[in-house]
Amino acid sequence: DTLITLAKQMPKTELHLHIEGTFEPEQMFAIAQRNKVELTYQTVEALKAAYQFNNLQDFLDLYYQGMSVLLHEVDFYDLTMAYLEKVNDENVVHVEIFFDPQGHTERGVPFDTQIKGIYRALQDAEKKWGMTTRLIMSFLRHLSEESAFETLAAAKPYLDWIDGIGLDSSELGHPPEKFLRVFQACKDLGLKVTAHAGEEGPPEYVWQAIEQIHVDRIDHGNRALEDEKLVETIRQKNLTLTVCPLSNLKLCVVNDMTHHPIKRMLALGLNATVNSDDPAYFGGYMNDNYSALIKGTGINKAELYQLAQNGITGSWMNKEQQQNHL
Ligand code: ES4
Ligand code: ZN
Repeated sequence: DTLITLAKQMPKTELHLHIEGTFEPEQMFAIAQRNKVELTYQTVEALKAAYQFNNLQDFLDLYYQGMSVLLHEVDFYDLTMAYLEKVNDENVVHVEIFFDPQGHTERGVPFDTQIKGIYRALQDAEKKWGMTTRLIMSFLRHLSEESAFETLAAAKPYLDWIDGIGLDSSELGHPPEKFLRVFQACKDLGLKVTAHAGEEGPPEYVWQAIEQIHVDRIDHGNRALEDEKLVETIRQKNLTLTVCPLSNLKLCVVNDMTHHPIKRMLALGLNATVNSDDPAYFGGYMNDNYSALIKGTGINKAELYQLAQNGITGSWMNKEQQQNHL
């Protein structure tokens, strides 16, 4: 269909992408083998068969298992470069990627090993293709605020490479306010901040992200739609929502793509964007997310363009860079 062709061809941005969530089973097994580590699953097929999730936690359990084979700088480079090559072929021109340092430091992989590999791949993509990139360090919310502070301390020598801070992992039971002080410290360092909120968590967590963390953006935000006053606040503050359609489907945030609220978000005047979250686990990269929305929700051409434009204006590019893409 012509809208799907259009979506494939148009220049796109990705604002919500966990680099560890791009770990394809084939590459996972290859790196496991060269690092001489064992995976719980014996074959690519057995692993893929396990990708059926009832909720966020089901997915996170496999996500942390998968990343455990990443040991050396070259592993982080190869992972990141494989992702960048894929999305470059999909006409993605700008990416803002999350990494989860605590998912690696907790297993003894130093912070600098991780960031050096990831950052070198980002630099290579900028040089090779003129892609523009941002790096977002994300705190794991199931861990303590103290652990987040330790992570921030480890990041201090690399702040020139880090554009923003995120908050991810198990949402329920770990409200944004748990990380109030560490996010204030990040803001004081001039970093942008965003937080996963309202994916599984209640509207109250989105309120906290806005009023206590003072986020520059909201990751997911689906459940904000349950609270009219919250919707009004998000619109007034002109905050961008990084929506992830296939993720929402696989994690049962929506039970069917025909029920996805993206059209409603746009109709309410919210700056919704399309993103892939953890594409290796959720069944598709940028173009697949757009295709799924087009097929499932029947978004029209104007809505398609609005989503792509929101991805530019909601990015952390400077105004001049944004203008060059509009
Ligand atoms: C995540 Cl979809 C999602 N939600 C929360 N935390 C995450 N980490 C990686 N993907
Ligand atoms: Zn996410």
